[in-house]
Amino acid sequence: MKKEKNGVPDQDTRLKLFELMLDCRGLQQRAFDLFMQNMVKGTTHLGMGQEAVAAGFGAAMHPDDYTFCTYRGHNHTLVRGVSMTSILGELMGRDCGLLRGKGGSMHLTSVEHGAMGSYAIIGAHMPIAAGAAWSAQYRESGQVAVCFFGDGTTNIGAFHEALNFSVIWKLPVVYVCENNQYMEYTPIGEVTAVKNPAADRASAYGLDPILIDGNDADVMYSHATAALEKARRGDGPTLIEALTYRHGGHSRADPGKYRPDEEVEAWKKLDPVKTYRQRLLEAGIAESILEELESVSNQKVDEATETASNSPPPPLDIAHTDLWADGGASWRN
Ligand SMILES: Cc1ncc(C[n+]2csc(CCOP(=O)(O)OP(=O)(O)O)c2C)c(N)n1
Ligand SMILES: [Mg+2]
Repeated sequence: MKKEKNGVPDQDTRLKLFELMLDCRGLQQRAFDLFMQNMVKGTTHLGMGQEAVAAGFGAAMHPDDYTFCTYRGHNHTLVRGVSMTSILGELMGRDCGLLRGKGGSMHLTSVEHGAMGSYAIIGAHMPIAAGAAWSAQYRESGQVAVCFFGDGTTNIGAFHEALNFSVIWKLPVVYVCENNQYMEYTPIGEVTAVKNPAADRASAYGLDPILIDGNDADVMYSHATAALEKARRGDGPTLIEALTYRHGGHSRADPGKYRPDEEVEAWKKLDPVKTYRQRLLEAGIAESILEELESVSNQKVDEATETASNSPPPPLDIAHTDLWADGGASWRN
């Protein structure tokens, strides 16, 4: 079913995009607050400012499609339908956590939701996403693998290997580079041979250069839909470079002070959630509808925090369970 007209998503889809971004923002903000209260075990890498990328794909993907993401994976996991309680519980090392508190922020995974893992090794998940797409192609299942990664990842060998392999085999995979301008504390432009780290390299693999506004949920949705349809038609992979910005630092409590203040301010004016809210108002959607969505989202975050905080730590006897893979038998053909 076509959910957009002249490139503009229909109203239900737009409200869905807004709702997904609100949930992502609320969850990230709460994760940050809990981290500052020393309630989060281990580290966190937040995607505040990058919500439109995940929301655009989340609204366009089929429930059985696959997501592969990085340690900055809260948004991507949430938009696949994983509950806020299980994500916050995981961050806090609680029994109700997605992995019963044994994975933490960097490893959110829910095979049942098609969220096939958050990977801490830069680029490592790209060939794995190609493998999942190859499996879908072999099984003729119609599933597509979507793989999110950062700008810095384009300088890793696995990026190039995965792209070449995916094109050769015309795999149903979509590679999404979230260019947030920095790899850890280094501006991407200082360490990269081309201006646009993913788009400028697309032609090396026979792909179209796609450079888009990653802070615009409509644009993200429209490109997500096109890339997913292309993959499902059997026309092979797409590489998208989405320009965006992380509002905070790289991880933990990094204040990101190595970035010029003017740069941070300029990007905050392009906040994907605030600008989208304004666009919906201008499109004639009532303020009261948006306020209601905001209130429901805030309530979800509060309830998830409450439930997760009251969940006990995992019992000791699970310390030695789930350590060895079953060879993937539960989700392999
Ligand atoms: C193979 C490998 N090398 C180095 C690191 C250390 N490291 C962690 S995050 C990061 C930066 C990645 O930047 P980018 O791909 O732009 O993703 P972002 O953090 O901006 O989302 C690096 C170098 C790592 N995790 N894996
Ligand atoms: Mg980056």
